Amino acid sequence: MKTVAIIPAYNEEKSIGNVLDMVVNHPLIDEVIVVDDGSVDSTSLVAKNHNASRVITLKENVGKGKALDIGVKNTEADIMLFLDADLINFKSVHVTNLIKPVMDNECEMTVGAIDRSKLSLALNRKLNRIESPFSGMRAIKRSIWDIVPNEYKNKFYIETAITYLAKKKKIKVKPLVLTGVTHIIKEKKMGFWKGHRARWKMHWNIVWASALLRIKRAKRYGFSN
Ligand SMILES: Nc1nc2c(ncn2[C@@H]2O[C@H](COP(=O)(O)OP(=O)(O)OP(=O)(O)O)[C@@H](O)[C@H]2O)c(=O)[nH]1
Ligand SMILES: [Mg+2]
Repeated sequence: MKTVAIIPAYNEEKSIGNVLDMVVNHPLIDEVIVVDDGSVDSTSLVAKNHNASRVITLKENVGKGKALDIGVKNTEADIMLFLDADLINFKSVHVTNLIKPVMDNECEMTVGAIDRSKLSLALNRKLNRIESPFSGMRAIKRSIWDIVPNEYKNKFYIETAITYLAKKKKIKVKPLVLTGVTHIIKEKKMGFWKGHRARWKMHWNIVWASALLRIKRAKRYGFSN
């Protein structure tokens, strides 16, 4: 069974090196693909210097979902570990914790939450049954990716769609907290106003994807409740 780590990255030269160091040479990871989503910084160069197996450099920014899809289309691996490129304190043990349960068939998907306040994690767990329904850190079997309709392999729709479909199709999911891991927020990466605008766009993507999934579910995805 082959495994791949796929890292979509948009202007992440500061943080992608450490994330790569944790997956390149990890005993459970066979291949590492970085999809540089039209970055204007040195993301691709840093990725090459940190020995990613493959760096796909897109000329234009296509958004996270499409960037991930391009990564998936460029591998034959059966299990895919998706990782954001802006993680801080990300360690090799987190890679193991994310991928091993899927390799061992304990579940079909793991979803790793950033180590936020206990209250936020608990609230999400109560409301959504997992700590972080929109997290970009997850290991999934290719068969799950294949059931996601193409229209959701787009922007920040993607995590909402995977989580929703997994729940509706009763796919076994193991949620976990990536202890000690944080990330660089948009406002810090892009500056306050640009970052804030990008955050609102992301939230709108999530709301829109959630609405579309619910409206279209019976017709398209073979379930009605
Ligand atoms: N913002 C953004 N990120 C992208 C894009 N394409 C790929 N990514 C990557 O997708 C990952 C998640 O994006 P973030 O903007 O950090 O999203 P987030 O962590 O959910 O959001 P914040 O908490 O607001 O920072 C990062 O590794 C990005 O570099 C894109 O078009 N826009
Ligand atoms: Mg982030």
